[in-house]
Amino acid sequence: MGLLSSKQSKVKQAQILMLGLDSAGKSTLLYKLKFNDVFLTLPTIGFNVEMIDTQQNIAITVWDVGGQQKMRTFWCNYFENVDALVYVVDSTDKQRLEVSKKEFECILKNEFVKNVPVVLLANKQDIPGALNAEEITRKFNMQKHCSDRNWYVQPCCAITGEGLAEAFRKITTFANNCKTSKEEGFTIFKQDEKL
Ligand code: G3D
Repeated sequence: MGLLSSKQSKVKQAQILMLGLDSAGKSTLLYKLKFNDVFLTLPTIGFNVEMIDTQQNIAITVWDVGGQQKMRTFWCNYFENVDALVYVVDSTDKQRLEVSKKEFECILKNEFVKNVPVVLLANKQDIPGALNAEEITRKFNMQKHCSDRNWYVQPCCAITGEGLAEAFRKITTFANNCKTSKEEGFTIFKQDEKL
């Protein structure tokens, strides 16, 4: 028992915030990842939250917050203590790509999200005509807007699960690094305090 609890206490917890416009595929993706199954999804009013097992020494909690226009004003309530941001884009929704990009840029400007790593998911790659990851990277001007943080763009399909394992490996690694540097920063602060 003692051995088990001391081992358990070494597992870090990371908070992952998943945002994107309504219908981008966030809930489908979350449940595919959690249960390896596709569920009928309803528009998310509020949020869904799930703990996801990883093969690394870190447990992740994924917050999937509703993306309808009226919900977007509440996104900022979820920014504090986030270790990584996942932003989901419907790669076929060319009409709302600009809106999605504007919302994304707005998130990145928030002080709480400063330096927080980002994985952008170019979802719905199974649909013909979907913009590919390179096109999404260019359209979202990732080089410019994410120059202060780790970032990665992953093409995926939430229905088949293609690309999700790679994406969440990346997210977990980023979140782990982010947590470690926060902890190291905290240690330095504590040492200074003692001096
Ligand atoms: P949201 O949580 O971001 O609002 P949902 O989005 O997960 O509710 O998904 C919105 C719709 O997109 C759902 O279809 C869902 O099945 C579909 N979808 C999500 N991801 C993919 C994908 O990768 N490929 C395809 N083809 N469809 C996807 P409905 O018809 O239920 O609205």
